[in-house]
Amino acid sequence: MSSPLLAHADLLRSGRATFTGWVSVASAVNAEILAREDFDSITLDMQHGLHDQQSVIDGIAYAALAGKATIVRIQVGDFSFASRALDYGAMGIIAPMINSVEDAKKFAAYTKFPPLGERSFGPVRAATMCGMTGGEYLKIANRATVAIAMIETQQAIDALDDILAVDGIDGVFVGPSDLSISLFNGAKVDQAAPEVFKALKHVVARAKAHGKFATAFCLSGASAAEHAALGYSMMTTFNDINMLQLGARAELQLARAGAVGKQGGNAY
Ligand code: 3PY
Ligand code: MG
Repeated sequence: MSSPLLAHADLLRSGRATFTGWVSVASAVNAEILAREDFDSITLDMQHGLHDQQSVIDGIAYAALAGKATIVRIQVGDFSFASRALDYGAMGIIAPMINSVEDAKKFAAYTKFPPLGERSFGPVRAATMCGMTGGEYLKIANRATVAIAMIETQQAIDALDDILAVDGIDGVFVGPSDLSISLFNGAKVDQAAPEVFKALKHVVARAKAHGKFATAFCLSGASAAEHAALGYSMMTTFNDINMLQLGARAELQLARAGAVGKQGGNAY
């Protein structure tokens, strides 16, 4: 039985704008809640988010039950966990701070089976989640799972073409916070700076020139729409903590304002 999860990688390659529900809280339920919304995928963040191994295992399964593919952002340099997350059924890995062609090659080695890489075989959970035998999974895994390298420093921008040229790197993910800190040499974090926008345009142009896709962390839905217009393939609308805050603030504001008779946003 084929799984809808298998279509996700080619959806990213198609260049259509997609939106990923970014889960920072170590909660499989949060992953499931966002998976049941109109997001195209779910991303679990182990770098700055609160996830641990168990919440990643559970979050991938809960999102899959809601029909959505999961991407896992690993911690800096934690490539062995990239292999594990793929074995747990993740359909993509985002690796932070890929600053050189050496970083990119190492990342690809852990996420792709031969001949592209050296991923060790043992998709005990991933194959069943995809409705396949291990042998069947081996045949599709290099294409159906994506290795996404984070571009978030001046060094990475300088090495961008070499990173994109690595077989096994499917696409790139721009981290605007670290990128701005790097571009301003630590003086400030400014995701909306014109210098960051210029870099965003450069990254998507170079990715397309290499036949690869560009994705990015966005801090709002409006920003995600702007990135889509630039040709980006996957955007966040910030994260679950932020969305919880925004929803809570909006409803509390109505309540505190005594908004009697106003249409509320909730259907229960
Ligand atoms: C960045 O903006 O640096 C990120 O890594 C986004 O999570
Ligand atoms: Mg970052």
